[in-house]
Amino acid sequence: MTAASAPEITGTSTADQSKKANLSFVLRSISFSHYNEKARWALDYYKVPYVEYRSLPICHIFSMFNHRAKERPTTGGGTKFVTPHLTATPLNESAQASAPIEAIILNNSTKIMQFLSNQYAASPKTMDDATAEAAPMNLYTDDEATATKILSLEERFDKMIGPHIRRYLYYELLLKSPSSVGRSMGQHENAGPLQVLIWTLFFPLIRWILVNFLHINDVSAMRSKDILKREFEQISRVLESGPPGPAYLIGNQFTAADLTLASLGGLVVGVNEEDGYGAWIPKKDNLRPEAVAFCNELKATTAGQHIVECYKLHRGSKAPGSRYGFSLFSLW
Ligand SMILES: N[C@@H](CCC(=O)N[C@@H](CS)C(=O)NCC(=O)O)C(=O)O
Repeated sequence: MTAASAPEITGTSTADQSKKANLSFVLRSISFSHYNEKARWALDYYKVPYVEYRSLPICHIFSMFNHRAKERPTTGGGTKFVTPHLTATPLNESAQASAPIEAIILNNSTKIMQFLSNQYAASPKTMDDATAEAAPMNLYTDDEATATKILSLEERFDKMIGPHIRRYLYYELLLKSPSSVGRSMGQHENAGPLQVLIWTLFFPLIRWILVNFLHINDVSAMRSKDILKREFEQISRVLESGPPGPAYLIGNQFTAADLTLASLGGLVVGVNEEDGYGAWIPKKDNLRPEAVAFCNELKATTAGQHIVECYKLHRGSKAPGSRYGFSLFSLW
């Protein structure tokens, strides 16, 4: 991998020890969360099969209790129960016996994407031509300086787009739309039946907790809206200043920067399951007219159009062999 920093790994193994190892992947997610969409997209992009254990907010505390981090994440918010959470376990028992490799645990979307790029991207330097051709292009490219630029854009989107879209959309969905719209987010098979029941029955309480915990109110939502507008304008300028031809954020190929922008920004331009988003989300048109107008305004920008194009051209479908996992007698 040419990305700047190595992924944080829990346990004693390193990314290098497991390079090209036969690993099986479990993703623990909050199904409709955009940071989780970013991790899912990276897995799907590299065609890495995974089992996704999905949770709904608040229920995720129970799902993640045995998988919680030692400390709260230092950037991007979140608690010890933060998702996405990816576990990579060695598959081949004989390999395990001769050279034991501990499970690799990654609980940050950027680290997940870096790790997968390290493991599964085409690497012309080390692969024979046929293998390199079959493998997807490295989302961080094969050039160190370009990788650093990609990573810095990715970090910016993680900080400036992700939290503000979450706040603004929760504001619209939990506070400003009819409660049937907020309730619907926990339904449509976004998690196991018991979680769906809890979300539906206790929706007013869950809404109250989320609104207070995430400081969702008129003032904070308007601030997030302003920030999003500015960010979309700036990203549009970057895209418009690029070389002629298909516009990408860096160079002329789809990279981790485009994937991050599209996965984190998709919800606010109305991307949904039909476009390839990996969970059910209410249609934009169920929001109140002011919100629909704001989403349409962002969608009309060059950045918004780029997000829509990235979904069309690069989202693809679930990695073959992937499935949903359930616990508690298939109820959770
Ligand atoms: N910077 C982190 C952010 C992850 C994040 O904010 N995850 C949210 C979902 S949108 C979450 O799991 N929140 C629940 C919690 O922290 O308990 C990443 O890129 O993975």
